[in-house]
Amino acid sequence: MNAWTRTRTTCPYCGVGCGVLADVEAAGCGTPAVHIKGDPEHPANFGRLCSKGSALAETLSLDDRLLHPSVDGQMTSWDRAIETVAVRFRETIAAHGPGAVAMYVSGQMLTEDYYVANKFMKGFIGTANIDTNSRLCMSSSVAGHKRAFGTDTVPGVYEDLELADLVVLVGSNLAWCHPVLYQRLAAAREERGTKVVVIDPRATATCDIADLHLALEPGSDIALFNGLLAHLQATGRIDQEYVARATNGWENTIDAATALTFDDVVAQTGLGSDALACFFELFATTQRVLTVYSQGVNQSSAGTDKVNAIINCHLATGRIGRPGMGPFSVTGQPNAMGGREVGGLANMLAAHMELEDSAHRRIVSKFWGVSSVPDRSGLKAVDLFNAIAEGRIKAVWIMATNPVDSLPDADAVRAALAQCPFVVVSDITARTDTAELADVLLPSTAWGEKDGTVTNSERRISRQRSFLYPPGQSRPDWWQICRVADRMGFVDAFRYAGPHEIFAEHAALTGAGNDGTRDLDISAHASISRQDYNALEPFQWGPRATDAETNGRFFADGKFFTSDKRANLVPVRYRPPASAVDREFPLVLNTGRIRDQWHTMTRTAKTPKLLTHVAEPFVEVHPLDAAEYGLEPAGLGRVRSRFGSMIARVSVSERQRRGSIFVPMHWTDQHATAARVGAVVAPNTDPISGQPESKYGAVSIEAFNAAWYGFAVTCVAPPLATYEYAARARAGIGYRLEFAGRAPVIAWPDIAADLLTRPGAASERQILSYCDEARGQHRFAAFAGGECIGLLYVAREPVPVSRSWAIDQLGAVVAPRERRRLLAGRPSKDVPDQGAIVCACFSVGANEIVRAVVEGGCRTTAEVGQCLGAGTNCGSCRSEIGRLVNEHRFETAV
Ligand SMILES: Nc1nc2c(c(=O)[nH]1)N[C@H]1C(S)=C(S)[C@@H](COP(=O)(O)OP(=O)(O)OC[C@H]3O[C@@H](n4cnc5c(=O)[nH]c(N)nc54)[C@H](O)[C@@H]3O)O[C@H]1N2
Ligand SMILES: Nc1nc2c(c(=O)[nH]1)N[C@H]1C(S)=C(S)[C@@H](COP(=O)(O)OP(=O)(O)OC[C@H]3O[C@@H](n4cnc5c(=O)[nH]c(N)nc54)[C@H](O)[C@@H]3O)O[C@H]1N2
Ligand code: SF4
Ligand SMILES: [Mo]
Repeated sequence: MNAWTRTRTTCPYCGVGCGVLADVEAAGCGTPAVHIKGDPEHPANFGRLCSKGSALAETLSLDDRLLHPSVDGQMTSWDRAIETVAVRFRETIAAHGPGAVAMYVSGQMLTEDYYVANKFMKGFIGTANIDTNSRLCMSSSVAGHKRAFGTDTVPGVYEDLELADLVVLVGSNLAWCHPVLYQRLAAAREERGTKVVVIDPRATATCDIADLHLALEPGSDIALFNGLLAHLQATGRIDQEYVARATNGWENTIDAATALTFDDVVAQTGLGSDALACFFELFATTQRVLTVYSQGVNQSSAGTDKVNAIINCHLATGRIGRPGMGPFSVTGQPNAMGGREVGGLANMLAAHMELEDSAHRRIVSKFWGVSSVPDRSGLKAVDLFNAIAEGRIKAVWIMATNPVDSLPDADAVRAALAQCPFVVVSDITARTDTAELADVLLPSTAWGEKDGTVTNSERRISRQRSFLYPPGQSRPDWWQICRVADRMGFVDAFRYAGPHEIFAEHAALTGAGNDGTRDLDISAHASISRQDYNALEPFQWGPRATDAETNGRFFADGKFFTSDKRANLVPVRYRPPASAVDREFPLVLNTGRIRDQWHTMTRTAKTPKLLTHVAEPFVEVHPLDAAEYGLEPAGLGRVRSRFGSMIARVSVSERQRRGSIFVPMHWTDQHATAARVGAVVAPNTDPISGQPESKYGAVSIEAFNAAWYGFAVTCVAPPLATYEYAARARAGIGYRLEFAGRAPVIAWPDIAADLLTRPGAASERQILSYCDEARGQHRFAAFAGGECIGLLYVAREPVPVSRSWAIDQLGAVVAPRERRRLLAGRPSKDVPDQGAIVCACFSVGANEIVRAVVEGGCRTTAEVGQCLGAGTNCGSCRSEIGRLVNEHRFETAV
């Protein structure tokens, strides 16, 4: 038996920042086996992982990895690639000035990568034109924090979820997007009856633990929180002493809040007055309130004001910085916080210092040994890509993000990059919608191969450690930047023996000229050795965790980082979203995430397990809207806006508000033909933060009436581009393809012959078929050596074949007399259909869970777990199991 080596590292997905144990088999040759589990000692997760974290080992294959640098599509050496970038950057600067060069980076970079990117641009290229996808994610929170606290500080800690008596979740689908925090909250609620309120226009999986769900009118949060502040005042719940001692701006703030009557709030939020009054009273009468918020707040043209509307309610009641209370912005990406710490945004400097502050500029320029740093903000993401489109920026380096899919008005972003004279892309994936437009493509080391630190939502810095050799020619992102800097002549400033030296430098800068004037100070690590860095335990920055009351929380003393140390209450007024629905575009487009996919799917779509939950782009529509716009459940719909259009599977659901539709952000041209929702999203931004309003667009929807619908399972990746609608996903041992078209197809046998193949199987392949031209039905089943190697079903309506059953047939040995049965497209009577997979870890389907409830008598999620195993590993599906239990518990078996 081979020996196993254990590495303690951190999950590369969401901002919860779970500790991970990676056990690697000391392999001879070939890819080593890797086992992943939660680190029981990590204070973010205490051993838990969600479905994405649990499946990390299955995403490490190299088949789609970018492994070699290339210039103009030709594979080349690192030397030549670096030289090309350095020369083109230098030429661009010489001809057009430093402002013609930009970087667009990512909250998924490690702090060390991020630090050198920022130093390179702001210190040495001489422009603040470096922005990050955190602009699309956290910038409204950053701006709101700065306005209120004088600095971008997250006051609370995760333990507050367990200590609160009321947790208000605003615009956060915690169950799917921060699953381990959701599990911590659900456990606390179970134990001590924590009340949970969800404020979200949609009924999400998170609502399954909600005592109250407020399905407000999209975009109306400010009206809601202003109404709350007015109620707090009217009922004598304002902490007058605290407001007088620790804040500024009370008069104007309460004036703005009381400009609305309760009835106005009811009208603007569209909520029932009873539900609203119930929430207000709950908030008013509970001291320990934690308000957790995310993209439903940030991604808005009033995002910064929404953040301050929430913070106002906490400041006015003095409920901040103490156990179980406070506003809590949960971060999305694994290192959104680290990026903020090094100043990765175009309007920040470094180490929580400000570009506009001359003292801060002096500290940083002296520290970096440069004569000056820019005194003006650079361009924010949307403006930055506009500048590329207009030719003002002529060279851009994109790192660890996929803007052709994730930015709003994404077709315009694609066009801008297509005509930009020089585009560099550093990625781990060979083919992405952005990488396809690169002049220079640089292969980065991925999670498991790279070393550095990340900071999670509660300011906890953890090490990501490598446990695999970097494949091919891949190199760390920081190394790439340092090499280019070196080649551009900035030699000494970018010579690091490893990430530990970068971390030490960053730590030193946080202490430079600080003396307690800035929240971030980790200068105790300024001379950390490689050895100590390698052994670094997760630690939280901020007030010392040894103080029992503070216990790592900021602002317990009522002192803030403004010039007079008082927090600012900020008067905010409700204003409608930037897009308005009208006759042509009558519906509100809301976009966001699903449980098992991560952003543009470059990693999570590598494992079939994470595609069993949802395998196709979808648009969720209320039943009455579906009827109004002629949409059939499981049919296809085309969503259009002034900016672009997309096609997705229609999912009809009461969980959607009437007048709003929801589309996941994940699908790209690498996985589907026409499902990039970014192309439909309007490029409206918040005037203060610059964050795009990805949660509110004006759109129309119509049925995409295909002449035929196809479904196939195949061994070889099926092509996408030839069909009007197609979505491909890994499934079982191969792939699944959903496709449809309006033009009639005659040559189904030829298509079947192309699709249903397996390398080396041609000679022995047997294809059975059933065709009924009159009814438009075509079915094919292919076998090689007795094994099923593919199935294809075509019909005039969405194909009614059991997907999970069909996927299971791939690779199954089928006796000759049984083979024709597969053409029927469903299990034989004695094998029950699993239904859609709910538990990805143990592959348990919805039908099985319902049977366990109705026939097996299971009455709780835990009982379903005991009976089927479902929900007992990562727990991400527990809320859905709970829903099925609730829906079916009163049914009895017949
Ligand atoms: N599974 C999974 N988890 C992830 C990610 C992922 O890709 N997949 N990404 C990570 C990242 S980077 C981020 S930023 C986080 C995001 O985490 P979340 O913010 O929780 O996720 P979203 O689905 O983007 O949006 C949250 C909710 O906002 C609601 N919303 C829309 N409009 C409004 C409104 O006007 N008011 C209110 N109150 N709510 C509204 C939406 O209906 C949606 O349910 O998730 C992180 N975690
Ligand atoms: N419509 C809509 N749009 C949205 C959102 C929304 O809710 N709705 N949410 C927004 C938010 S909050 C976010 S955070 C963004 C996310 O959007 P993106 O950042 O564009 O999405 P990702 O798929 O995470 O892109 C990461 C890229 O980096 C690559 N990569 C992974 N690891 C590494 C590495 O170590 N080094 C390098 N160089 N590359 C690596 C991956 O292969 C991938 O191509 O999307 C935003 N866009
Ligand atoms: S909650 Fe899931 S995705 Fe987020 S860090 Fe933990 S394991 Fe990773
Ligand atoms: Mo994000």
